[in-house]
Amino acid sequence: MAAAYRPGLRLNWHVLSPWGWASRRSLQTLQVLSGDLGQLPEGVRDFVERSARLCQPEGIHICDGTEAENTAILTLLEQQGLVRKLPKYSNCWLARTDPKDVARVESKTVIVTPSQRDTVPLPAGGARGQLGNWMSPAEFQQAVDERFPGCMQGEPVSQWPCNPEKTLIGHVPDQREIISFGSGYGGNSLLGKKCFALRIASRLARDEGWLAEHMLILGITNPAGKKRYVAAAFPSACGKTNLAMMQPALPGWKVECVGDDIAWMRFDSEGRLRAINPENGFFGVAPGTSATTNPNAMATIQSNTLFTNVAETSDGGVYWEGIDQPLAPGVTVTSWLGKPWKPGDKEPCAHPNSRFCAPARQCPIMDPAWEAPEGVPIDAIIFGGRRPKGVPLVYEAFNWRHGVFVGSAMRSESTAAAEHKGKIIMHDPFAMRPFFGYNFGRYLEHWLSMEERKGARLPRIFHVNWFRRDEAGRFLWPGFGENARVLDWICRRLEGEDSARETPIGLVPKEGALDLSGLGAIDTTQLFSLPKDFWKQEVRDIRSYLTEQVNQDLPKEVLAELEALEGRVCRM
Ligand code: SAT
Ligand code: MN
Repeated sequence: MAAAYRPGLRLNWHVLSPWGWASRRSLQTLQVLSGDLGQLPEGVRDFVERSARLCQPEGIHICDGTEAENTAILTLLEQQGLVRKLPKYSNCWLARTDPKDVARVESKTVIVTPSQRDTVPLPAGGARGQLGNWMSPAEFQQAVDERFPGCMQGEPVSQWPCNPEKTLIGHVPDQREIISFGSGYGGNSLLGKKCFALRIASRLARDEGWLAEHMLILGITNPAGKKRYVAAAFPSACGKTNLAMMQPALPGWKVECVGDDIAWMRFDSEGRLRAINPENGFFGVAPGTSATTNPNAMATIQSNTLFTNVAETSDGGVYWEGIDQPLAPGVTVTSWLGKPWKPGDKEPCAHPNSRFCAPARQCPIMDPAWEAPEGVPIDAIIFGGRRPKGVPLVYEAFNWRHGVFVGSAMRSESTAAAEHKGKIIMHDPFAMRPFFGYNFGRYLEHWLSMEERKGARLPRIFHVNWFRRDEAGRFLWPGFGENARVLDWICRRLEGEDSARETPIGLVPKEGALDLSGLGAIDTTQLFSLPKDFWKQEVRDIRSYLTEQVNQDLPKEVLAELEALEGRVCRM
């Protein structure tokens, strides 16, 4: 797991079968437009040749990764009308996708293993499984055979080539293979990201004794110069990028970013958990990103950035809901659907899952160690979600096992990054529900097993919720840069400060322990209240979710933690 291996830009596409039946069209008739097949390592060359026979493209372009190549491809895409240059910035581009191809398609994302139970727990009582989709090798082979032969033949008919009816994102963990068809959207087609760095890597991590997690990594330095690194798991589009690039509102504090989405972590020879970010860039949600919510992201995307499905201004800039920039007089806006748009219109100008894709090195607060191959030492793991009710701003788990339970019980309001509609509270254990590469019950066992590692110095585990609201629907906590106040408390806990009090759900800041200076009125009573009815319902929901969904594969330690919480909530 060297940092030099950054899969973000790699095509990891592969097809399973013995290919014997594929068209025998010889490679002489296939034009290698640039590059030299003979220079490729044998396995790669073999892959290219077999894929070409199967898919029958008109030509083969072997990427060399140079800037010149990048420019040439962008120029070609521009000529074909697939991307538009955004003259307001430097080397920035806008792509508008087919409106049917705008997010991850979880229902068409599958893991292929001979035994179903290696991929997913079998739910109790015939309930529908929510922890990933399994496909048998035979069924998958059939799906591949239906899709790939000749799929690159001829001219694409649409401006955005995709095939929403036939989209399929398949993973074969035993072979470390990914086969994706029919979508050009990030998480479905940038195979180094969720497909490899989470689904396949989580399986590698279990086999090899490390962790591949849906987590940001940040460094935080207090006014006295003491620096700590933390990793945090929030479901997609819950503010991970904002936290990873936070400008602390507390004077004297500094946050530096290692990564905003994925962490690969392992214990080093001293027993410290070390994390690397396996990605090379940011693929962030545009709407809601502004100079107020995330000034560092705004600075990052001024150059060399590819935008998708945002709106465009007539002066060659980008625009989206919450960008918080008034339109200059005379400037008009074209929506992501290519239609004229004006402020106040009912439909949003940018798709809610519109994105920016920018090189990490452009972020003004990248951590000096962000590419260090040995990774950065993690002292705390933070779980979180969007919980409008009942869940306090922050609490600390009693111990590792309790922390693993807290991760398993994570829930959040649904996001626009997947196909789900509406705002419902969804279970999203470890923020990994769409990304588990193997049976979640065994994933829990793997996490629990870290406790048995000889000499391991386990990070402390916390849970945060920036999104609690009062009865009138107003946020109880200002969020963004003010979240540094919560990180401050977490850091002081790591120093051993006696600043927590015990509650039935975990350890919360003692009265006055959270630095609220200069914040104005914060209703800490509401922010930290633990309504008994809410928690009784919450533990009921967690129980039915875990016992139904994880069923036979639920580790007894996790069940014991659930029962302990039930008991404490009962006595509340
Ligand atoms: O939708 S993606 O997987 O590309 C990005 C995300 O959800 O974090
Ligand atoms: Mn993500």
